[in-house]
Amino acid sequence: MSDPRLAELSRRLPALRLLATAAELEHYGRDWTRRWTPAPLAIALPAGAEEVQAIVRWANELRVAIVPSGGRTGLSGGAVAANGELVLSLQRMNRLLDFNAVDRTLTVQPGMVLQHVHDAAREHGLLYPVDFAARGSCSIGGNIATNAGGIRVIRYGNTREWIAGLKVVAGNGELLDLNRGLIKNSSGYDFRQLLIGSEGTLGIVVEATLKLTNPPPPSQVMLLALPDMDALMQVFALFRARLVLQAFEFFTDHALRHVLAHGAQRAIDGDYPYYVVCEFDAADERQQEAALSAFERALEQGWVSDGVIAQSEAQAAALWRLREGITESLAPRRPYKNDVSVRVSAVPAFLHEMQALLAREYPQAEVVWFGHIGDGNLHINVLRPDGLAEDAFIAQCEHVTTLLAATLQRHGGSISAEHGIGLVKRAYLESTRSAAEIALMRGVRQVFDPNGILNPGKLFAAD
Ligand code: 2HG
Ligand code: ZN
Repeated sequence: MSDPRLAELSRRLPALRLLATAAELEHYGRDWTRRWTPAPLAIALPAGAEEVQAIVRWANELRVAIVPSGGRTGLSGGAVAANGELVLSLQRMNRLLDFNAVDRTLTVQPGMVLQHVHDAAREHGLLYPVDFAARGSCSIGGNIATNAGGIRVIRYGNTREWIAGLKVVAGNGELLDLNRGLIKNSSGYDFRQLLIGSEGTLGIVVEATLKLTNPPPPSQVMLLALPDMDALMQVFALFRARLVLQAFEFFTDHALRHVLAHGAQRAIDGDYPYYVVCEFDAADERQQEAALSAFERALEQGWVSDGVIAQSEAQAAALWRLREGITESLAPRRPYKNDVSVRVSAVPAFLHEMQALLAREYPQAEVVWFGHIGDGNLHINVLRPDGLAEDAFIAQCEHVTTLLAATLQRHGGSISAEHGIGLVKRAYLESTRSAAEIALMRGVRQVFDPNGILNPGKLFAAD
């Protein structure tokens, strides 16, 4: 470590693990966006909260920027280190610290992988319900930093609903114990909730106490093929009225083509423009019959063209793969991503406007839509056409995103539903948050992190 700042860090923390080979800088300096060239100063892998706190103090004194880092599965560039920052990876802080049967909570370190959180809850007969395709790689700290959503939000809400307490090292180096796992706590500002979704710009989570719940009743998974876009929300309204939904997700024929090419199994013959994967409670015959009768009604109405109900767990997993495999199947093409939301009631009007906009603005690029339609959240992945240079493609996509942001603003929506603003959506924050709100956000950041060392340039431009 020839850099004097790193030499000083090692002098203060002789046991701290630091990495700085070219391969390590490259590996830890980027996330799933793959757009920026990684260029961190080094990677620090603290073993506990004391080391995190000492690193943050060192960074304040020497004015070194820190990029907090989890599983780096983010899609907005929130964990990218492209400007000589120290990557503070929480990967080694991945232990389960406590299970409390009375409180029904798990206390974990931030580097714990979401799948391991699920497993730990299940071992105690309980459920941690936030779930999405990156579960095997993403970390709970990153989920908290982005208020991650996913495929069960329709039933359980976002990460925000499931955090009972947080220990955080704030940007100013103070260790804060936020909400202490309390259910009721009417004692002023709830900094726990402020930290959730703050994208590493206010503090670094060093411990989280997660709420657990009862496992859901037995469920069934159905795949539906739909004739047109209007049918999406009609089927949703019908199913929500008649069934107890656990998930209601959609994707287009384009998305299907990519997952099938990537090894997933076709479940419905024929070509249809839209598909829905839904999961609902099917604990007894009454619920199972309700599902069949809802399906028949949708067929009669012409809202559904075909459908299949999984007959086994393996088949349910195969149906889910058609939806969950989309991101991975597109990843080699490095799509430009939008992750937008509107209120559920605004979805039909927004979808029509958006479809017209995308058809007009992307005459050549393939546009792949999918997402959590039951939450009003759409993912729009744009694939670079052959022959168009990367820079020109990004410029085109950013222009379209400006138009999309204006459309969202008219419909009262958000430019980031669940992936965060990071670097990718920074220029569009004003379409979702007012100038007064952004000024307050900057003010809050100033209080937590007066020297601006935590994730500068993410969420909004560095001062
Ligand atoms: C999903 O819903 C994720 O699968 C990823 O949020 C979305 O790749 C995307 O655009
Ligand atoms: Zn999603």
